[in-house]
Amino acid sequence: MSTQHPILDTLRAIVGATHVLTDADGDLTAYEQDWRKRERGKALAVVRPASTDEVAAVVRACVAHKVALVPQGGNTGMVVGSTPDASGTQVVLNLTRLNRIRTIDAANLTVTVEAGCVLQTLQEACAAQGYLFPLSLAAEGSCTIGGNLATNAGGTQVVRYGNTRELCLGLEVVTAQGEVWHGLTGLRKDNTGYDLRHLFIGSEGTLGIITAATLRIYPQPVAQLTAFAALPSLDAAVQLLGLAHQHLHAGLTGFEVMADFAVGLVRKHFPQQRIPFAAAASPWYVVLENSDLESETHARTRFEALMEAAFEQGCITDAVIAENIAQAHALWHIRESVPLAQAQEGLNIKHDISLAVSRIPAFVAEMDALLAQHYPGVRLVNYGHLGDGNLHYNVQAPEGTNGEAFLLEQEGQVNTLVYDMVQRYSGSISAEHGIGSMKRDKLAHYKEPAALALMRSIKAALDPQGLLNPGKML
Ligand code: FAD
Ligand code: 2HG
Ligand code: ZN
Repeated sequence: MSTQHPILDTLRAIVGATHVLTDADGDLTAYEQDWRKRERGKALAVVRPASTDEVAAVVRACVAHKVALVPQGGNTGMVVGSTPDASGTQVVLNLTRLNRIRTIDAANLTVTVEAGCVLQTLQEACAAQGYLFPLSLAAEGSCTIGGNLATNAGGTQVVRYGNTRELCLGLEVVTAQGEVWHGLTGLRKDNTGYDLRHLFIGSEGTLGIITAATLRIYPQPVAQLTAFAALPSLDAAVQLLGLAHQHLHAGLTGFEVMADFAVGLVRKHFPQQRIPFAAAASPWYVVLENSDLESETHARTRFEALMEAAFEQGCITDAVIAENIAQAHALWHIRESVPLAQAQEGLNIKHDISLAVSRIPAFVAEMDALLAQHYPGVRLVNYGHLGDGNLHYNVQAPEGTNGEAFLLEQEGQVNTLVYDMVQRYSGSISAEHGIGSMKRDKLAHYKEPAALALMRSIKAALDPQGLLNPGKML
């Protein structure tokens, strides 16, 4: 049926026949299934435009035919936001051909880049010109700038540079009507009414299609020091974070925590990686990074003072400091491998939660105890961006039990236990991954009614026909 839909010829005329994919063109799994393999949808077609004008024309065609659109970048999202539902009626608008870096404006410290550019490609292009584009996450080899903006991605450098939102100075967006909003100003100050950019950032493809962005870039640090430290408790990690802020100031560019069990999964599934500590050597580990704009000596003096204070106060029991860039990468690689190791271990129930840093140890103690009481032997894969108060508090079935069955039978109740506690601690049920279709009912339950009503009004105003990513977020 899908190959005969009247919109297909129009779409082929806009982007070229080879860039409109249907079942007849082969396996569409990469576009129809989410990264975590939680859901498999079915697309009417996958359309791959290569310019903003083509995107606008595709949107206008969809409006004319009342066909819904699912914007898609690298399809690495964690909440089933970039894949179609099972109806076979939605068009996947894949933006990966719209991937040029348009300009680097050195004096303005900005880069203007198209939405489908892969994050790592942008990082490398900026580095080649002596600049840092600081957004960094383990999916950087395949996630795109458009996806990063649409989810307001976080990652491992937020403690210094902020979320993707903080990095964005301007956007180009195709509206739900197929018009283009040219908002690539690159201005740091612009108080001419509502800041539209912030509506689209984090909107997960429900309000408009981001086609390009003007983003902040930074001078590259001249020295970087990375440590992998063993800690006696989560309280000690919070104490270490305080010390790191005091000693490093803006030089603190990364502060990631991992429970021993999370590190153990990397040891188990990626045995080729060299992990500085033996299994169960310590209950918690932190990867921390100091970036310095002055000199290697300046960086070392500060870092050594921090380490000394941390040992003295007992918040670190042991630490390895990278001697060179290769060693620093290897230490970071351990942290970045946790989600991949966890995926190898089997299906798990993810909670990407945000809490005040000061309340994290109490939350974890109370939550761990409650889950252990309800599910004896349950394995908690706890790690995340402690510097930002963001934990990935993931729940894995007890050893030796069927992970799939645990997920099917217990996910609802586990989520309720965790999110109720998050609410009691005044936290958020999504720190950085967004809502997608996976957490839509949770958003409806936990978000304040007044906020939900405002969100629905914005959606109705910008996308009155409800054609942009229906079933996601709201
Ligand atoms: P997609 O998955 O394709 O899409 C995500 C959402 O954005 C969807 O709702 C989609 O409709 C919408 N969208 C995509 N492009 C556009 C566009 N141009 N215009 C409008 N809407 C659009 N996330 C973090 O925040 N921090 C992390 O540390 C992190 N680590 C990860 C590690 C791994 C191993 C993996 C697999 C994922 C990780 N993620 C992380 C999640 C994911 O990588 C990010 O959410 C990323 O920003 C998604 O980019 P993408 O291009 O893959 O977007
Ligand atoms: C990370 O920080 C990602 O590694 C993935 O946000 C988190 O898989 C997860 O739960
Ligand atoms: Zn994360």
